[in-house]
Amino acid sequence: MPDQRITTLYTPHHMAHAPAVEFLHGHKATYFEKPQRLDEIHGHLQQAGLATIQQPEAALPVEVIKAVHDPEMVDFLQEMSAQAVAIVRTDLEMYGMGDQVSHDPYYYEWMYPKRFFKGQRDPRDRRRYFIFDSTAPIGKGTWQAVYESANLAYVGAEMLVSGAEKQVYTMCRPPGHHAGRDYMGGYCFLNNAAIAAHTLRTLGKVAILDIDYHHGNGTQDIFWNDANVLFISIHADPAVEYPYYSGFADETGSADSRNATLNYPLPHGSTEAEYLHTLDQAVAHIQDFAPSALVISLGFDTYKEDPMAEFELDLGSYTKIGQRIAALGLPTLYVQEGGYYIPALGAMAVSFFRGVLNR
Ligand code: SP5
Ligand code: ZN
Repeated sequence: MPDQRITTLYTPHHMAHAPAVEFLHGHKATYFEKPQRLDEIHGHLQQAGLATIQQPEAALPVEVIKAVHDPEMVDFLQEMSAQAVAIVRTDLEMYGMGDQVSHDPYYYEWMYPKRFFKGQRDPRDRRRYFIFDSTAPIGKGTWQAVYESANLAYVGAEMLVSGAEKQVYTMCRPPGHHAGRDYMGGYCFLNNAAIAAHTLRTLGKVAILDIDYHHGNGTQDIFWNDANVLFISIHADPAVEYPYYSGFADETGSADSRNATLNYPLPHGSTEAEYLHTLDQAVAHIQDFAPSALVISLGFDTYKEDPMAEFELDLGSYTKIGQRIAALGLPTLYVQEGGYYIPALGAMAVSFFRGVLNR
């Protein structure tokens, strides 16, 4: 008897993080990682009767976040969020634009990354050290949204640990897989999937399958040396796609954890047939690894209409992907990552969970 509905965790606090713009090729563009993404998914799952949606209380201890991330980065993020309005106001006053900030609570402190120029860490450099690109601006609601997003992943993982649930979907926003132990970027601040995997380790070995269009560089880094956590990712070839520096096929883990990292870069234009062929290989590796639990970094930016991506999956593809993952029969946490074609995000989620639930 297949499960009728997927237990789904959601928080309205994600709306507290809503930057207006990002920069694309020297122009300002709308910030793609929008609150409306989750409204769309939430509405469609509910309408389809596929999900039991819960809003969990805050339960994630900051110590758990600091076991996965550099404690200094976590403090920095929290402090910057608390100070963002004051910092921006001071800066805008300097430009003679001090009156603007009081009219718009959604001002963000933009970082100037120097991640790849770092030598010794200088405490005065915090604002650049912890950031690797310009798409993770910190505003006054950012800490709350990010904490509550990570909380969903943590609470979902605990539901699997206790045995209360076999599969849980966490509607995380902001996403997390580009965030590493001590860096943020790519719309990501805290690594929700990594926090979940860390929590699931009490069950035994854990596999993370990342099916976002972009390589999960942050998750890979966090578990690079860990032979008990398999990180396996299918994504656009970093030779031609963000994040550009990570996700090549020869990245397979450290000497002590060889093949506990596996990367499947695919070319632009990859179709469903090519994608599913690769997914079957990934699934076989997960089976061989024999984990006690599975985390899916679930991106919907592999869709053919996604505005920043160039794969060719269609709506039906997601049912097939969901079926293959669920066939592993593992306790599984589905963690939302990217996906930016808002008009069809709900339909993608419905298609995916129809596959997962076999409905
Ligand atoms: C969580 C997530 O999906 N983050 C993605 C962040 C991507 N930011 C993007 C980049 C600009 C890429 N432009 C490349 C176009 C090649 N078709
Ligand atoms: Zn992505």
